[in-house]
Amino acid sequence: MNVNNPARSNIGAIDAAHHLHPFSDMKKLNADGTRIITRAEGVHIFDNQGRKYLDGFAGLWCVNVGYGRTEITDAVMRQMNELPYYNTFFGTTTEPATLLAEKIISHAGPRFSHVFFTGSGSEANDTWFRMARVYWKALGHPEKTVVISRRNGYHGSTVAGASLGGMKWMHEQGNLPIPGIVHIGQPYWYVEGGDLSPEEFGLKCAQELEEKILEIGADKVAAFVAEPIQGAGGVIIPPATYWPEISRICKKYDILLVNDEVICGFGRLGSWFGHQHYGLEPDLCPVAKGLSSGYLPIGAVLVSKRVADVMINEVGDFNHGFTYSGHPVCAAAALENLRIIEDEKLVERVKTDTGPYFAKGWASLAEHEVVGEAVSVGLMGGLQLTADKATRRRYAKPEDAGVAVRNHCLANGLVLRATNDRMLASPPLIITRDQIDEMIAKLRAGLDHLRDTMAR
Ligand code: PXG
Repeated sequence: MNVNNPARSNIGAIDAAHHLHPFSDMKKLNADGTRIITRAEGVHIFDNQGRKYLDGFAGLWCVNVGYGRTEITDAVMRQMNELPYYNTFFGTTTEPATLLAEKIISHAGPRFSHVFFTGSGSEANDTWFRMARVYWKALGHPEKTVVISRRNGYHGSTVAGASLGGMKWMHEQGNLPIPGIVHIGQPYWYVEGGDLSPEEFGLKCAQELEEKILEIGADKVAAFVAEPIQGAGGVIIPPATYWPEISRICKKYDILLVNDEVICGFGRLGSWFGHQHYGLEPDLCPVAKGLSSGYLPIGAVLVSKRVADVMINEVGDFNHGFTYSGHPVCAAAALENLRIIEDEKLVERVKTDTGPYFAKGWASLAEHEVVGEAVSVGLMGGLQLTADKATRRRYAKPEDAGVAVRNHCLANGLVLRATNDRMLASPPLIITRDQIDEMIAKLRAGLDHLRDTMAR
């Protein structure tokens, strides 16, 4: 849509009058004005002022194959013309939905056999949440219902998704969490690790799961859910001791392990799925985002053979689903997106080329005076700002430090996200080495700006 056309030049005013934005302080947004993005190509987005930005955040962690892929838009048009909609309820399916399920399973490995489609990552979390309880009930354990999750984890904005998430400021809106969801700590060593080494802290955090299971009773716990690497919470990469211990505990007490792969799935970590990077054996995995690279909304739950067998043979009807579960046009977009990821070997490229190259450039920022740590896996980076490297002291107002760096980058043509005093990067998987250099240089300039302008 051409918003430079005079009739549309007042988009900002119309937006302020009629559009409530997600996760936005509307009074402030209306005063500051919204940025209006009009087009995009490759790793770049453009606004209605003609400004060009390198999108270091792949939209919202999702545009893995980059913008402007006409192969996807062509596939969508073909499907729109052939069959724009049909459902997957009541004994029917469509070709794209079924072929997409097969394709996803081909990359998930033999542990998984089935896929349940949703419209988003939040719906995928609501879906496995019900499925886990239904699974245990069918096995004769109706009391195994509690789900253990983590503080500062993110699992979406629906009632179950936000309850599973560990954001206190989300729980405060809408009387959450719902009953049956409890939270343990997160493996965020830099801020919460105290005097422990990262390895000691990782172990301690994982053992909190065991303590919580024993407190509740293993016979009452259905599942533990966690992102392989926390995304929205700050790209928090757990110490090496964390995941092996979590795996051991889930197995010991027969608790379903759920890996939320909404961000880590589809190549972000240089593996098809985040659990493969860590060698985990989850039972259920919600996915979305990179599944269609955001071209159309679609999510899914990967269901392990263990759970699928019970759902099929013991449960029968799972009274759950969405009008758009397996939407044929969204599925066609996802199929073409996955074909691009395969044909262009984007997962391998992240693993062996751009990921290591990004890691080197990103880690070089750790030497900066205002940086506490700069860590990454694949093309997912987290950079901790600090007021004092030696003591890991934070800025007086951590969120102001992050916003200062983010805004400087934005003014310089780079989109990055800040979570409090952590800078997050997650560029499209097609990013080149030169573009990675540009990203690092612009972020370094933002760090210089913070060092020169904010009291420590
Ligand atoms: N799980 C994870 C791990 C996510 O990152 C969701 C579930 C929910 O997906 P949907 O499609 O319902 O949004 C997400 C989404 C941010 C940000 O500010 C992150 C997400 C969404 C919006 C903002 O980093 N992640």
